[in-house]
Amino acid sequence: MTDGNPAAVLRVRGVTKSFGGAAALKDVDLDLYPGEIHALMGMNGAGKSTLVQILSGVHQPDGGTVEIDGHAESGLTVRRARRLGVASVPQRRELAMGLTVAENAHTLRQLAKRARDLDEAALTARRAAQERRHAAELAAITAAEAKAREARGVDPVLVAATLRGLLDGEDGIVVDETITHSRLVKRHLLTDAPDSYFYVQGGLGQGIAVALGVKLAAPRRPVVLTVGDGAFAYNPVIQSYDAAKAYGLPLLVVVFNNRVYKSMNLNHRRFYPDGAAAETGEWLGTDLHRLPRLARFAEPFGMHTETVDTADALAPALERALKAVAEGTTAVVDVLVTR
Ligand SMILES: Cc1ncc(C[n+]2csc(CCOP(=O)(O)OP(=O)(O)O)c2C)c(N)n1
Ligand SMILES: [Mg+2]
Repeated sequence: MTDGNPAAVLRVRGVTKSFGGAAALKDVDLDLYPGEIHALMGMNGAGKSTLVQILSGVHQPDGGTVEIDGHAESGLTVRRARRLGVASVPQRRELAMGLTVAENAHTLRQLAKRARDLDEAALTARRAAQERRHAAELAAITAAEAKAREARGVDPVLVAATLRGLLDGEDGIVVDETITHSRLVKRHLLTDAPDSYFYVQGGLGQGIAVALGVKLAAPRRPVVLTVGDGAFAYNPVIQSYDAAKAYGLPLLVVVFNNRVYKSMNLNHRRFYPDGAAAETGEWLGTDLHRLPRLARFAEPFGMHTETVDTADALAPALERALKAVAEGTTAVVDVLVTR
């Protein structure tokens, strides 16, 4: 602020970026000041998206500097950019792909009309109600975590909450293949950055492969697979570990190990409350407590392994495991959860 003007909220100097030898941006300068609205225009291939992706932390520039609010930002991540107030809404041309040009124009006119006709009072009330619900949900999450910390052994809520803490600011991606824990994993991870959480849909046993694919697509981001003990056993573990090594795709695998196909067991109880299993206590086909320690299967691959059965051991084990992953070694943390 040497010339009496307000400070630039965004200052770009000499930014360059190439993809596979093709220059997308060469020596770009840009200053944005508070309250301004700009259109960034250019032909196809001019580098508009690349610049926006650099500003929102998706790509790193090859050279040059980006300053946000007067601070130089090197190694900007999507999460950090969002925290600093830079976010992008990508174009989704495919949304209206099935419509003709006239239908698209009609839809746009309808939307513009609805935007003009918005009832401000109703909008404010709806937003306030939503904020109250959000605050209540956050309070419930905090309470559940306090309770999990008090509980004996390792409550699964603690695993998700600890992961959230360790991944904070790391731009991590969680691939989730838990079943009875899936709701709490999603709830306590509290991810809101784009592409930071994927639930593995469909048949059990694809989680490690999906996580490897995610790591292949985002090699600089830590990728964590959360998986039940049963789902772990459905995965082609040996082949996947070999692929992780062969293709340099280190993962953190966190097993929510309750020693049971809990979901099967619950269904069994629900459908046959007075059946032979309930009578004898023999829950055939759902018991997994005889399995060897799951982390051991990673040992022949020279991977980092941890087995955790106390709350105190959890955070240090996950921290060591994430460090191993950052150094290029897949880590498997088998957490013996209480439920
Ligand atoms: C290919 C395939 N076979 C069987 C199932 C049925 N199934 C759904 S959940 C589940 C058990 C999962 O056990 P675990 O991963 O330990 O999770 P928990 O139920 O203990 O939370 C099974 C076998 C499935 N979804 N896909
Ligand atoms: Mg289980």
